[in-house]
Amino acid sequence: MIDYTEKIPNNVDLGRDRVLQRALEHWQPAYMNWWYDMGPNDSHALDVYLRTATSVEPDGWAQFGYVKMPEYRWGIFLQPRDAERQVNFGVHKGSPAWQEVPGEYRSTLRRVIVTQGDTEPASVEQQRLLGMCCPSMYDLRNIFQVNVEEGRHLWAMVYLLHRYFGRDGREEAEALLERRSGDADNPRILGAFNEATPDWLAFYMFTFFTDRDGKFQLSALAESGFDPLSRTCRFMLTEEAHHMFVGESGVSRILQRTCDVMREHKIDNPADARALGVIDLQTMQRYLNFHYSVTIDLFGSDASSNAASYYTTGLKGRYDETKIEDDHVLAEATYPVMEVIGQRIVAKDVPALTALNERLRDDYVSEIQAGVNRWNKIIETAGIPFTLTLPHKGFHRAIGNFAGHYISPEGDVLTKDAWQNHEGEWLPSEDDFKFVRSLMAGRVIEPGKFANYIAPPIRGINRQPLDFEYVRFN
Ligand code: BYC
Repeated sequence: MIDYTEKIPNNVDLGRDRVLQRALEHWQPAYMNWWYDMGPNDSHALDVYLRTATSVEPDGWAQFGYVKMPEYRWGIFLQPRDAERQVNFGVHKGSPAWQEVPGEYRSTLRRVIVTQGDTEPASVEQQRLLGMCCPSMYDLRNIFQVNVEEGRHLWAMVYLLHRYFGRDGREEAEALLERRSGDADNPRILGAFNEATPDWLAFYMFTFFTDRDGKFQLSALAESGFDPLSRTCRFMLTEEAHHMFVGESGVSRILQRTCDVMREHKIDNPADARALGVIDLQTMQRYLNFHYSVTIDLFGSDASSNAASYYTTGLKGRYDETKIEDDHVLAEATYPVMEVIGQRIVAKDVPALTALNERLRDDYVSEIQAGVNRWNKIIETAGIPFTLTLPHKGFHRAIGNFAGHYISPEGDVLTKDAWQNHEGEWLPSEDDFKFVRSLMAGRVIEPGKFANYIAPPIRGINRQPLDFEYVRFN
């Protein structure tokens, strides 16, 4: 169980290490200042029906109740240790998992932890204003839940930095509170976390696409030979599942509402859908293209010596590493990556070790495709002849082999001019953003009411009814 009487709730026996405890207690007010400045706007006095972790065991770890978000019990929770655990891949395969940081991998490991940690507060910053235009009280509660858990994920990485990386770890922990999403001078580390999340369609797309990158990256880090990183990522993954649910079901509900209105009014073009106050399917496709392409950039370059060394040294594994049947060393194996040669995209086999980013991206894409198929079922059931599709992997890429090339959603290699002529059909335009924003002029917060552009969810949170008071405004 987690001890909530401690100033910093934890299951790592923090009280035994006074120096560490004091360092984290010193970081805590800086974190709170960040939350007050950059957490959800105008939310500090609200009572929110939130889930709080009470134990890291799979059964019964959640407890629901009203909480003011600044009083949320952020803390440090690691999955229990398995004394038998080993390093399961790379050159150290078979040795006991490390309980301390191997000196030679210190800076690499710190860098991976900082990159992971940086995304957590970034997403809170990106979503900061969305509460002001929420489609319902149910959705408002969900975004707040996502935000407090991203805050906790930051705590998870900061604990590792403080506990295992001494003074430079503490400095990195401070810097995590200083960078700002989208800031020209001090931006967040990875591209997608500096993009705006300007509206609720973007929020649902983000939690579907980008939080799922979180799932895959955390899964790869959960395989790490550095046991404390593995254990903290395993617990983070349990929280991530709800975020992806919010995204997938949010997009589903918008699709459902659009399809219902299109069917009821027998309309088939975007302008008519917009006139009835719902988001046309073409705009949904453009948002999908954007979020998919910036998210697959997050996996890094197709051929990456960094990725190879993370793996070889046992720091970051593959998705489901221990379920894969091969030698877990990959010295001889190859993997196909794509490349643009002239006007053509060609597949080429490269050493599997350097292609690990691409492999993780491929694992991710197949899960994403399954989700898009579920969305298409909604459109199909409504009898509307429209299919959402994932654009080609090379479309709108800024990282890796496709960066600097102009690839259409169908995978044609274009000139810059030709690509730009179609950009408005493929990516959300200013006009799209303006329209979507126009549907979200104010917030809908009457219990049980939903904005016109979105269907209600199938059920409430924690078996509560849909008209439950998920947020109390006092
Ligand atoms: N934007 O060798 P490469 C989540 C840089 S999401 C900007 O391919 P590598 C969440 C790269 O840093 C999951 N720069 O890189 C979701 C490198 O820089 P240097 C977050 C980029 O190291 C929602 C250079 O390009 N977790 O949790 O193989 C809400 C060469 O690249 C980008 C992680 O990412 C980019 N997109 O792979 C909340 C896991 N991509 O060395 C949370 C930890 C690459 O030239 N991170 N660069 O200065 C990693 O494992 C790796 O850093 C990456 C990059 C997979 C991201």
